[in-house]
Amino acid sequence: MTETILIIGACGQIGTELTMKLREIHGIDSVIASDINTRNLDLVNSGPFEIIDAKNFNAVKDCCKHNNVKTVYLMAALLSATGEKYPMEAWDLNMNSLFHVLNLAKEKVIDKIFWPSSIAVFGPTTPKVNVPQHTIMEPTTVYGITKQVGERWCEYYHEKYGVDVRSLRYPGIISHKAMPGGGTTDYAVEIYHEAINNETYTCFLSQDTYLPMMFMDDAIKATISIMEEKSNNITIRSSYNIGAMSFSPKEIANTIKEHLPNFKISYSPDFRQAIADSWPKSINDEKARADWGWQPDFDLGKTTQVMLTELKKNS
Ligand code: AKB
Repeated sequence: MTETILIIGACGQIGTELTMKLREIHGIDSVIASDINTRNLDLVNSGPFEIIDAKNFNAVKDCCKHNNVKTVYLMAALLSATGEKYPMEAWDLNMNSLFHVLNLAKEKVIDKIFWPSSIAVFGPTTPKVNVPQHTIMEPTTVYGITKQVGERWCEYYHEKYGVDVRSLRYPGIISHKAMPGGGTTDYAVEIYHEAINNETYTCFLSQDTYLPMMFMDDAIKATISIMEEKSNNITIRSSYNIGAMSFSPKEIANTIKEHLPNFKISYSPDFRQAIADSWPKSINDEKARADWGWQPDFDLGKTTQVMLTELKKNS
């Protein structure tokens, strides 16, 4: 039986586009998409799809065994804002799903894992600007705690059991296909939708809140690149810093105004402001650049242009 790839959490913001890209590269039938429900029908109907709860070890194991899955992309997670509302659920999903795939690799059912970490591993005591790969990490969100602990477990499984697990610390991801859900960086997607639909947006972060961000095409490129790299070149088995751009709500609004002069933004910070304030403003990704040639293609101007063009087509 030919080897296949499984994406867990395929209906989410990144999972949707990652699945399509992997199908383009490896062929539709070689890539099995899975999620807890069928909320994204375009994705569900685009190739093999299975309903899988990432917390259910036997369901994940059965799928891997029946389909000769050798590589798993574990994209299911509760993000920062949702994690603060449902701390135990976030811990349960984010940690147990990771243990399931790490243990399947330890048992040699699968060969290779991609698991996303996040800039949420950093906290208020981390340097704010140009955060190095190795630094103080005292996250203050449940989501950040799960990602930090997950990183330690990934490195542990690699060192002790030889598990080939690879990971990136994603910044906020901006995209025009599936919506993000439950994150603090989600404003940077919502703002484009509201700009196209209503020419106005009320931001839940204050105007000068700088955060690291990345356009989806760059996130997919980074994910595929790290997974395709020779194992020996992956010297970080916790998770790599990757950066592309950093901006504030005021700056993104100004780039939108260049295309839509009537666009208006107002600010009404909520509980997500404290989360954003605990994270760094920019990331040093020189290790990813040196080890596997990471380089982003999209800055804020290019991102705004593509976002507005694509969203306009569907409005
Ligand atoms: C979030 O805002 O929670 C996520 C992230 C930065 O990992 N987008």
